[in-house]
Amino acid sequence: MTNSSPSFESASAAGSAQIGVVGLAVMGSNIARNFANHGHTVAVYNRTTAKTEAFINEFGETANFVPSATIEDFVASLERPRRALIMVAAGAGTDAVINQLADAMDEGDIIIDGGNALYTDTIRREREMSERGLMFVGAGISGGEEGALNGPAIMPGGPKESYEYLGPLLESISAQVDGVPCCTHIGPDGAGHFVKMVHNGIEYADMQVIGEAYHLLRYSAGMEPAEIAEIFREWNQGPLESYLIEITAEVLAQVDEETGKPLVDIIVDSAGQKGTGRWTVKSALDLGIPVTGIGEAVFARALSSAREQRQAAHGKLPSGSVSQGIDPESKAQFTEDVRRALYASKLVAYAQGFDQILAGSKEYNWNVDPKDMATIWRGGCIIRARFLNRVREAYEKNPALPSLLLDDYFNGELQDLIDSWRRIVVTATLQGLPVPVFASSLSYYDALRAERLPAALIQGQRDFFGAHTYGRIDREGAFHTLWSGNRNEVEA
Ligand code: NBP
Repeated sequence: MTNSSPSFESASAAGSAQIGVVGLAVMGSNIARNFANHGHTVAVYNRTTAKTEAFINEFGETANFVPSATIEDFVASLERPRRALIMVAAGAGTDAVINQLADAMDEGDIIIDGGNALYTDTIRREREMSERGLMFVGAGISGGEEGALNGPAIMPGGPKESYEYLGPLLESISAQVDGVPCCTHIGPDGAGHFVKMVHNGIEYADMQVIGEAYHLLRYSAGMEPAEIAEIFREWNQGPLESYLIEITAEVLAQVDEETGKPLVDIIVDSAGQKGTGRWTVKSALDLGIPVTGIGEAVFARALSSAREQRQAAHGKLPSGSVSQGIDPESKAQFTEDVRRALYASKLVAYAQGFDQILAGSKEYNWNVDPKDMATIWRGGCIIRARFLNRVREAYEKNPALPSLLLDDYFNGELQDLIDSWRRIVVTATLQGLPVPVFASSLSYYDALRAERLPAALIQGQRDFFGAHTYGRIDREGAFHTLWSGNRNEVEA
């Protein structure tokens, strides 16, 4: 198809579209339809024109779309200031589209990247575009294909001024919770993509703790997937209520048509990853923020995918004298303990994720408001959960909260959770069942509340082999012990 197609020509001459979408794969098509369903006229363009044609053939009758076969026609079809949302595979494709758009656009126009870009790329792109007089907005979009169509959570960064032109449009298509849109301006340049990255990292941890809970109910309590599905349905009535708990029940209840077995037993136990979890951990390492829950979740996926290594180890590495599964009469207590361990570990993962957002915000001067993040994650996105209302309240009450765990409400919850959490980590360890996030989160928690840490000894070791010096608890200054000499202490 060429742009001589009658519907392409007449419409693109009009310059009438409030927003344009570049990239009509699953996310772009659904977002374009979402805009159109909210009464906006939407310009659409895809590198391979056949895809634009297929899109118009399928949805052209139902709403106001303005298709183009060239990027120049696409840009010409937009109202000023022009707003073009890029929904293509992150990386080189995004840079190619940005440059094509920038060549065809005029000063004051807005390019929005809705893909999963690395926030440092977004910072670079924003700088390059602002030098060309254009506004560039990196917008994190969460909710998968269903969210894109029916209301995602949207995390736009970029210049504040851009939100004047974009806010009403984006808020109209985002999810809404209690009448509040799940979209807000996050902060300058890469802030939106950074926050979306950490959101995805938290998602990794949230999924892993659910996985660990399932694993214990299955292999310690000996329950069948259908029974566990019911337990997750029950848990979804309480403080754990969330999209991820809800879909976990659905997955566990699913029976494989071919074999009649639970589908979860047929699925290969190697979890994939596209990179945002890994990016979160890399960034946390640079910022010096211990996101242990997210880190363990990313590593757990990596280990699950090391199938050959796991096969070599299975049956070969000694288990030691592990205890058997729990007694049938303790099943109810055990199940409740698992629920509490899941809840506590999830709390830690969120606390750590928010620490990272605040550290990133400080490092890059973004001024991100943590309360707003909790607000916009309540709907549309994969980690949407009842519990985010409490997170929002916590940061509303005290924007300078040193850790989410120190909020009065969560502190109170932890009083109720802690004993179960300890019991579960001990039980899992004694039975030889892996619970990397449950266990590391508990260690993080104990380290956070400890009066003294073994770091004092580490400072001593560092001073011994590298003269790195240490501080003293009783006076200011840096000190060094003459380890290979008379072992006197000198002030450095
Ligand atoms: P894909 O990530 O599969 O990308 C396919 C689209 O990119 C097609 O429209 C393709 O055009 C276009 N494209 C590529 Br590839 N290289 C291009 C280039 N050099 N120039 C122009 N167009 C190019 O699409 P998706 O799954 O819809 O995701 C879009 C974005 O949204 C990604 O960044 C993704 O990470 C992000 N995201 C996805 C989800 C999800 O659940 N899938 C959720 C949240 C965010 P073609 O048709 O000509 O090949």
